[in-house]
Amino acid sequence: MHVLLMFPNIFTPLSFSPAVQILSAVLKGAGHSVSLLHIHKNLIPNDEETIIKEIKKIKPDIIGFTSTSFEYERVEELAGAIKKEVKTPVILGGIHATISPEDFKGSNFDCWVVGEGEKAMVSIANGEIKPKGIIHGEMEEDLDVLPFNDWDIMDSARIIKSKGNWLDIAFSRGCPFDCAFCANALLKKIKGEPYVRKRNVDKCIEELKYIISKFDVKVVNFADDEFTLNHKWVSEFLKKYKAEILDKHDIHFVIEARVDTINDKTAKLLKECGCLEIQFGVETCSPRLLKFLNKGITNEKIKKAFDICKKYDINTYVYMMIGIPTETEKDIMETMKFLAIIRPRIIRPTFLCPVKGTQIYDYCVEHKLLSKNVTVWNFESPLKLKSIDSTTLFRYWFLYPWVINSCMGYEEYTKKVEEYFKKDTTDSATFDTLLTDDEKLSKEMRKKKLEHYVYKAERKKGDRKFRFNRFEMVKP
Ligand code: B12
Repeated sequence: MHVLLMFPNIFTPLSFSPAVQILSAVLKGAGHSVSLLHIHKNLIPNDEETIIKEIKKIKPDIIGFTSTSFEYERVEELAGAIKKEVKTPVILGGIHATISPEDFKGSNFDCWVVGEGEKAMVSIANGEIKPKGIIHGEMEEDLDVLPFNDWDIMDSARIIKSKGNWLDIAFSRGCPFDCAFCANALLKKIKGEPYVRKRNVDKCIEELKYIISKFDVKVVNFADDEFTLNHKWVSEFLKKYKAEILDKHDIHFVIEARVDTINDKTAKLLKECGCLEIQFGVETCSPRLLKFLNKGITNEKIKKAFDICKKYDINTYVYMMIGIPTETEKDIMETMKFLAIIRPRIIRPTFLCPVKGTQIYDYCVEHKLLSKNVTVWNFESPLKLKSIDSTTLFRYWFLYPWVINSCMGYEEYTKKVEEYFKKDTTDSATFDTLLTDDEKLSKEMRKKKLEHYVYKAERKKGDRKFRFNRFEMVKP
């Protein structure tokens, strides 16, 4: 059969879809042919006419969309438009189908695959299962029986280049923790055990060698939910990574980890084997909110991980949340003061965006906090909190790095924060002066050789939104 996969990469920067890559690999392995429509502004535009024209050219036997909840509305529209034009069965898989199967009824799709899709997709293509209704995909317990991802189905060279020659790859599935804002807690229930799986070290190294022989990779970004969970695996992997990748190709790497999985021994090994940076999901440094989010970490554990990274000269990057239900100004200031102590190299705060199927989502529904449709890359909170007014909340997000600088004791930033707290943040001119003022203040700080945070915002003049905002520590 000829299967056409559809990847709606419409809200996020050009990226890989690991789901498309693995489904394509297993389908090809089972003797089927596969095409992809990678819907992205620089590839296949998100317009019905072009998409249908492409489908008519490809003439697939099955069309399979992957979708998170964020693209789902658009994907549903596209499926409707396709069904009007061709008779091909259209199926949906991915996180949205998995956590919201109740939405299947009344949708434009013939079939939804809930859960992991390798076995179900091959059975459909083999004609063993009819693509009708809801199909529960059986999980692959042993990831090592799966082939390598299909790196040819997407324009991998272009994606890697667009990310500054960073390669995003994950060698595991699942995460055992139950953070209240993450879909993992629910996925664990849906998929059953063994939920957390890791691939064999030799196979991972082999796939990495294959990728770097084909593409211009300068840094590997391990996108595993929890890279340092299994210390035995990590130690075996890192030693082989050093011998085969770092020493031979001089390619370093970046990982994501929880603060409580980093100890002295692992950090030392990470550094020796080429780790440049650890990205931590810290979310908040308010002890009360850490408990509320069920993060299972404390400020002491956060501080310990940061001290270890400092000792081994590993860069730190933190993902923070703002606009957490029940969050008050006191919680925000507690967080800022703590960030002023641990001083991550990069700080990336985003508004909490509740995902269906999570404890936080249920809390928001129960307390009537949802104020608008939840969209990706929120530049404002999708919640109407009772604990803080929306304007004040927005201002803290907007002035994040300056508030931290002020917490470090720099009076010039304290004055600026006070000045900007009075400004109209709905006026795009405020954003322009903010960046100019930031440059001026930073210049002074550099002259005095003082550490401070600066804005790193990609933004066109007059545009109210900061894109992919993050704040960076300047160490003169
Ligand atoms: C890698 C990843 C990304 C990557 C790539 C995303 C992508 N579009 O593929 C990047 C960095 C771009 C990303 C971005 C974001 N992500 Co993300 N991401 C993940 C992560 C960590 C892993 C997903 C993955 O690749 N798994 C491995 C593959 C093989 O598994 P899979 O995708 O589940 O696919 C399997 C099945 O679902 C099924 N399947 C999938 N598609 C199809 C299609 C067909 C036809 C069939 C039959 C089967 C099928 O078969 C696959 C193989 O078994 C998940 C967390 C998780 N544990 O799932 C979050 C997750 C998907 N992301 C999430 C979020 C919130 C985001 C962001 C909004 C974050 C933000 N605030 O910016 C953005 C935007 C998402 C977007 N619009 O694409 C949420 C989504 C929740 C939801 N209900 O939609 C998740 C679940 C994490 C969470 N917080 O709970 N993300």
